[in-house]
Amino acid sequence: MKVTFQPLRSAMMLGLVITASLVSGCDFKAKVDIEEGGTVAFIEPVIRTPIAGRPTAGYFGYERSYNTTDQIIAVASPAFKRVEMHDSVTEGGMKKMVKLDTLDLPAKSSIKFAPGGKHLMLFEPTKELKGGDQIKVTFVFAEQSPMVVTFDVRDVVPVTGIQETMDHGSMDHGAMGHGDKKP
Ligand SMILES: [Cu+2]
Repeated sequence: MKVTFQPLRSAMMLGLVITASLVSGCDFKAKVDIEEGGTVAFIEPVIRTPIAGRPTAGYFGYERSYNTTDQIIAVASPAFKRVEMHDSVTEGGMKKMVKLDTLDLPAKSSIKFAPGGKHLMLFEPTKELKGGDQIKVTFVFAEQSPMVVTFDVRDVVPVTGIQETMDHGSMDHGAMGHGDKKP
């Protein structure tokens, strides 16, 4: 599933251009420029079905066609009490996870959240979830208006893009109680 989104601000700007065009005569070029300003897409958003009492992981692709940069500054979902962005790093020969408070989104970027790399960590489901369910996840950005993305809940998540080079379940998750074992 591919969700394409035009930021609200662009829609508002377009409205201003249309209003201006009505006043000053048609200026379709300006309108086209703004419409072609760019798109943001979330590709195949999935979370792994949570095991009772344990956090789970979420994955997706992110594509941005804008010439400008942005930043994810927060992630939340009504289906979980807390959602964090994590990355997997090697420190002293050990793979471990680090929490990302924000994530830079460069111009014309393509970013993968995939097993073995960046992922969402979703803590404390607010209700029982099973494979086939869907949940909403809200991404809050520094620049564009927030986006609500629908994630599929799957017992087995696809491993694409980033090669899984380790047993995620054996990572040092410290006190985070990370329950991201493969089924
Ligand atoms: Cu994690």
